[in-house]
This record gives sequence, structure tokens and C-alpha cells, in this order.
Amino acid sequence: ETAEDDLRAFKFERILNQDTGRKTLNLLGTIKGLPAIITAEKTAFNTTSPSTFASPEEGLLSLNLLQKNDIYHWFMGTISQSATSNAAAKVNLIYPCTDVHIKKYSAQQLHMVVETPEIYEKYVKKYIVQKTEGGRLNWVYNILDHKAESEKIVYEDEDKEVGFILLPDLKWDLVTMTSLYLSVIVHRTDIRSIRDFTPAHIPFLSSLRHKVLTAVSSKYSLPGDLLKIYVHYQPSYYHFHVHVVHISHDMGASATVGKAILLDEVIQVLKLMEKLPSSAGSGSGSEIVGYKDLEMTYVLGEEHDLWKKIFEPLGKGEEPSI
Ligand code: M7G
Repeated sequence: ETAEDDLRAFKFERILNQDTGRKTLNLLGTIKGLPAIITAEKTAFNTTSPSTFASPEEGLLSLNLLQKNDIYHWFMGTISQSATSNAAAKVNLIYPCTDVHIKKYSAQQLHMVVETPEIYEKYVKKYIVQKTEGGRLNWVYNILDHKAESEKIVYEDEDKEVGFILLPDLKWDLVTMTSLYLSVIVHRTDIRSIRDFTPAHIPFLSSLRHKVLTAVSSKYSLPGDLLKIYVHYQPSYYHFHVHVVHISHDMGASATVGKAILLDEVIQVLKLMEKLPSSAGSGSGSEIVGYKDLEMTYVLGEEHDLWKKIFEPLGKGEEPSI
């Protein structure tokens, strides 16, 4: 059976979230008795041939004038579309999905939380290890092993230590340049999040950044100053990866404070840490300073396991059970 057959068999259960501004809709349902999530997003206007915008054959197919007042006119219209070259919507299917997916795509109250180094060490570290199990990273390993999406790879450095794969993120429609969204997935498996970074990783991150910029500019002719390159804390997937997004693309929460941290900033912070006396390795036995020593402030939704299992109990003065 094809992926399309699966999608067509979707039985709607409830709306998880809807954003009328961003034109997105998240639906929960079942396919052959298993839970599934559909996330749909209306695409950006296609501007490859703006001269045909008003054309009844190739642009606005039909129009309905709602109102006219002096020089102001407002219409509703349908647009010439095709699923292969100019689609109306980007539709993602997660099937079968887990409870974590359902929570992630559900509307929920958000909170700012402060993760101290102690909270990280005592609770969050364990949580991160749990989240790397149970096949959650299968899609990442499929990419790294060329078992999935290999035909879409933009650039690969095969080195086990510093290598990575640059490829389109599933959020990208693959055509709209101003919403270009690529992911960098590193080959090494020892970095779960930026918490694992120390000044020793500066050359790795700097060279990765440089190679990504070169690859994007040669493949898409996009200069580096049109790209936002950032990481997430907390990410959803604990295998180190970097987001490479067109500067014109408004990603909402995914690219804002409380979640996104510029890769350049990470490198700068590590360079400063390198200069700290305690990291000089002067033989005093002092530990290497790194991102594990920072207080990290970020946004969490109430459905997120980190909120439920760690920050909500801590806020109530209770001991988290993780
Ligand atoms: P994140 O910061 O861990 O989580 O980023 P987020 O989803 O909260 O942003 C993971 C990134 O990987 C996101 O930008 C996802 O859109 C992307 N992604 C997730 N999956 C399951 C896939 C996949 O199967 N293929 C590709 N190419 N990208 C994916």
C-alpha cells in the first residue's frame, strides 16, 4: 500500500491545533486503527510567474467580488494549482504517531522555564537519554545510513568525527526559495544537545558552518547573509542537528527566542569559555567548562514531558520522578 492510500484512510478524531494567521491545521485521527496526525499548511504564493497572477487561465481562476467602496475592492478567488508544481497546501502525515507527537502538535499554554546546571545534571540528562531510545531517532539513522531521503542530499561530509549530511527539512516544500529550510545532521552520535558542547568543539562547529554556507551557496546561489543558522534548546530529537532557514521565512516559535539559538552565538560563547581560567587545564584538576554549566532559559508547553515530569513538580516544590 502506498503512503497516499494510508493518508486517504485517515479517520478524523479531533482538531489538535489551528493557527489562522499561519494557516496551519493539526488533526488527530486513526489509520487502520492506529493513531495518526495530519499537519497541513497552506503554501506561500508562487512568485515564479507573477505576470499571470490576474489571468483567469493560469492565475486567479474565478473571482467573487465581496465589496467595493470608493477605490477599495475585495474579492475571494480560487488559484490555479497542481500538486506537483504549485500546490495549495503542504500536508505532513505522522503514522503511526506516539503520545509525544500528539502532545507536540496540540494547542497548549506555554511557560518560560529556567534550567539551571543542577536541574540539567540531576533530571534533564536522564530525560534526554530516555528520549534517544524506542526508535525515536530511526529517521535520523535512516538518513545517515542512506536508507531514506538519500536522493535529496545537498551535501555530505562522510568523516565520522566532523562529517554531516545537509538535506531538506521535512518542513520545506522543496520549491519556495524564500521558505528554504534545510537540516544539518551530524555523523557523530556523541552530541545529544548543545549541553554537550565544550570549547573543544569550536573547530568542529566552525568548519561545519563554513561547509554549510559553501554548499548552500553553490546549490541554491544563496549568499550566507540570507540564512539563519541555528540550533534548538530544547530540540525534539536528541541527535545533534542544525537548522538552516531562509531569512525571509517566518517560522514562528521554531525560530524565536526561547527555543532557537544562533550557531554563531554558540561558537562565540564557547570561545569565551575557552578563555576562562578553569578551562585552561592548568593541572588543577578543575573540570572543563561548557554549555552544561550555563543556566538555560526556554519555552515549554504544558503538554511537554519536561514540563510535566520536571518543571511543574519543581515549581510546586515537589521532587521530580524521572
Ligand atoms: P528539532 O529542533 O529537534 O525539533 O528539529 P522541532 O521539530 O521541534 O523543530 C528537528 C528537525 O528535523 C525539524 O526541523 C523537523 O522538521 C525535522 N525533521 C523531523 N523528521 C522526523 C524529519 C525527517 O524524517 N526528515 C527530515 N528531512 N527532517 C525531519
